[in-house]
Amino acid sequence: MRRLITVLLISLSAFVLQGCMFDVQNAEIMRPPKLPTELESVKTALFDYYGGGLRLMNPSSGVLRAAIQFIDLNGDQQDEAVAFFKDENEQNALKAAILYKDESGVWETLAPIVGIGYDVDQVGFPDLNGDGNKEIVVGWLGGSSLSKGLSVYQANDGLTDFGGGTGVYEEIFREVYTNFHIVDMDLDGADELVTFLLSRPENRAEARLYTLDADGVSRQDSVTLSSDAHRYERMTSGLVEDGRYGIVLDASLTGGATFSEALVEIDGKLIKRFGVSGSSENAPTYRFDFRLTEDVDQNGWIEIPTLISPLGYDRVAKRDVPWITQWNRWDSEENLIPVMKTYDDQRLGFRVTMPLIWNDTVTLTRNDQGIAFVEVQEDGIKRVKILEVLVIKRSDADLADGQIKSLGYFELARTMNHYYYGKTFSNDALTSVEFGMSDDQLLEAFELLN
Ligand SMILES: [Ca+2]
Ligand SMILES: [Ca+2]
Ligand SMILES: [Ca+2]
Repeated sequence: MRRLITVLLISLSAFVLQGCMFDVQNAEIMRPPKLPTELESVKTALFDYYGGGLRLMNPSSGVLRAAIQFIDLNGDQQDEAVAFFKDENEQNALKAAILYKDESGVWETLAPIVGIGYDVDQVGFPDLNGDGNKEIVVGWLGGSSLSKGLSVYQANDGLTDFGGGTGVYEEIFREVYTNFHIVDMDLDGADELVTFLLSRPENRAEARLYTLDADGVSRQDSVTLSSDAHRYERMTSGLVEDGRYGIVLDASLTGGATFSEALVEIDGKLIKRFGVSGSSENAPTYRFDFRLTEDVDQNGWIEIPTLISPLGYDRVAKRDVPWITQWNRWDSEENLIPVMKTYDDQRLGFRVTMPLIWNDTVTLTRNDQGIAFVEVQEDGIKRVKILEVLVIKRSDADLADGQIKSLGYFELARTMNHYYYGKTFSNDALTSVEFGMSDDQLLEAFELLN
């Protein structure tokens, strides 16, 4: 046991630099999960209706990944259910069933949408014309990843009572796409559908804006995007500039670097706010490592990440640098304004929010079991430790927990696989007492990355 602890601590203090793996999940769950009983009753209704011969299908991309989605389609505060499945009674035809609750609380099934292709890529439920009824957008996967088509389905009549079960969702629009995003960009109560097309062979990188009115779905505008993106990773919407909602598109390059482009809508036009023409390596948002945009401080404004190298890593290979993530707001003019910094350890799955008071004399060391923040003093010679985060495999931590704690570490969090411990150090030797953290401040600054 003593040996285990010694090994852990030696390896923590050793200055072993690790490469970084990309372990990012973009399953951002927007809605709370339904009660299991509700889900079961929808499944039962569905299996009864189809005689059991169906296989539920999860959408493979986007934010909504459940095979059965609960959504209030007609705005009466009562959720309907939309289920994606293959119907084995009809040669595995891909279908989407719409279920609603009748007056006695029983799930009733409408005639299904019959899909195109062999898999469900992405789904969304926008209210494209702002009438209070939601349309259904489904991206269907065809023969290859290049042949994805989205369809927009609209209810044939007002939807108020689903025609007593005779209501039908009709396909009103069909288009190719790579990713799509739904957001009310101009905040007029009607959602816009924005599609992204990325095709290297065709040298195409484009965003398109679609709206729905009495004449159907029409393309309002399109804008050309940076040409060297390899893949679109995520679209995030929120405030991007003064009073204006927009979409930030995160794109990756071959090799794992990422960059972002921001889109806003002005008078029905899609406007690209920054980004690049030519190589995105010159983009202001370019980052060597994989980082995705988020509203990191949860205030409605979207922050775009860039990376800065901590002190002392000038001669270290880029992939071995423990990058600090700087989160930036777009100032509506020309600049990205930093609002906060975090250290994101993608491999060990945690984030430490760095206090604003920390200047660039605070740096960090990393090994495969954690990190230590230190203040560099006396022209880079002296290093004074501020805090440590120690990450121990659960199987080891179960045995050594008591001893780890006896060495001054306290538990920050635990997951299925790891225990996370923190330790703070006395401020006496720091240039400023405020560079130091209390255990409570560290607990506050620490979070798990999922
Ligand atoms: Ca409803
Ligand atoms: Ca709108
Ligand atoms: Ca924010």
